[in-house]
Amino acid sequence: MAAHSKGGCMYLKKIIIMGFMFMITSLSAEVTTVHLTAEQPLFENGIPLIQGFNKLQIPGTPILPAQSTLLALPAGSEVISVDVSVGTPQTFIAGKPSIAPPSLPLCADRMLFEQAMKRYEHNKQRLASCTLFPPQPFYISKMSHFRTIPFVKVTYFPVLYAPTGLSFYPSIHLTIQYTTTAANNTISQWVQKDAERLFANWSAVKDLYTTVLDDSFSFVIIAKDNLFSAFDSLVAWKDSLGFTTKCVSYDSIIAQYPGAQNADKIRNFLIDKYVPWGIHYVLIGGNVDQIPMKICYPDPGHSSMSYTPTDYYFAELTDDWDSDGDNYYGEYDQDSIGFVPEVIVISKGKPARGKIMPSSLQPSVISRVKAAYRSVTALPSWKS
Ligand SMILES: [Ca+2]
Ligand SMILES: [Ca+2]
Repeated sequence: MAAHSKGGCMYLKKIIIMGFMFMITSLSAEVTTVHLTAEQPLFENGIPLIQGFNKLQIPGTPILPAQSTLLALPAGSEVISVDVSVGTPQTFIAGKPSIAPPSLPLCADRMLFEQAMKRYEHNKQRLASCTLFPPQPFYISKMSHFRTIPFVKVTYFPVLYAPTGLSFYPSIHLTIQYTTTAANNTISQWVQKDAERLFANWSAVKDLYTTVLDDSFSFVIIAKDNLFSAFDSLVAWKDSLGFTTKCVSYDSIIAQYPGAQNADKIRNFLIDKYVPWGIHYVLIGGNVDQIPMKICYPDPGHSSMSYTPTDYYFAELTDDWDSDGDNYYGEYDQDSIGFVPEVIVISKGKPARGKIMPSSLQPSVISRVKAAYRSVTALPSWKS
């Protein structure tokens, strides 16, 4: 279920009436409760709008308000159950709702265009036979992590579509039951700042975490041995800005770490080191033909439109990118990826959206170095 999650955390705090209780229900189980509310929607061109909510826009389906909320749990938590009470909806007829248009490719590729139109028509046909869209006013994602912090993501759909009209659910109430075992509860200072931004209930759980000084290697560069010297000036400059920068040999990672593909070996290296080294930024210092991206398939139909090389595989380090085990990584709605990355991976351009490009168009080492300069401060004119 797709929903944009951007939006002010301050607003989220206003719409949430939250009781974060640690009630002992058995020897080890604990419970937290959450109450989410939404104001009455206003309509604009057939689109129900609610202040502070984003728009659910799946091609071929009605455009509806949606808001995602991330709820942090104590370190070492495992969710047992999430019970949701939605109450009685207010039903109203709002005329013909606006349908999200097809998401057409930016290039003039006939096959991609036809696939997008096929998906759009397929969703429209399914909508005609469904009783409610979405089927319920919430979606609970599988528990995920931001580094050592476990969290639950709740997506709230206050307005549901039915062939007879729209229904409005002004509130939902959640009860999350979980167990907690001993686990690393330390977070660095920058993680603490990000947690304040990410989690609607951070003020209720932050005292359960211990903030430590940023440590070790906050900026890691992965490059082939013969390119190390190309990064000398970048390392010196980053260190002068207060980072602790380390170049790591791509060849040694490939030799030391397990993985079916070299991209898996890079990710396993990062999984091993990002907490003990305190890694914040990762620069992949090589062309795609030197240091590979991971090939993912966001569309579970595995169409050519879905074939997507991405460096984001090296940023989201806590979740299983092939949780359904079919060897297609990153499938939307089938592989459980929380999309709250542990580190920031720097690369030039937008490779996650593209196909494997001709070598001449691939992100170059130099452009990735420039991206690294830009990542922290304005690019000085002499480096542009
Ligand atoms: Ca994560
Ligand atoms: Ca899969």
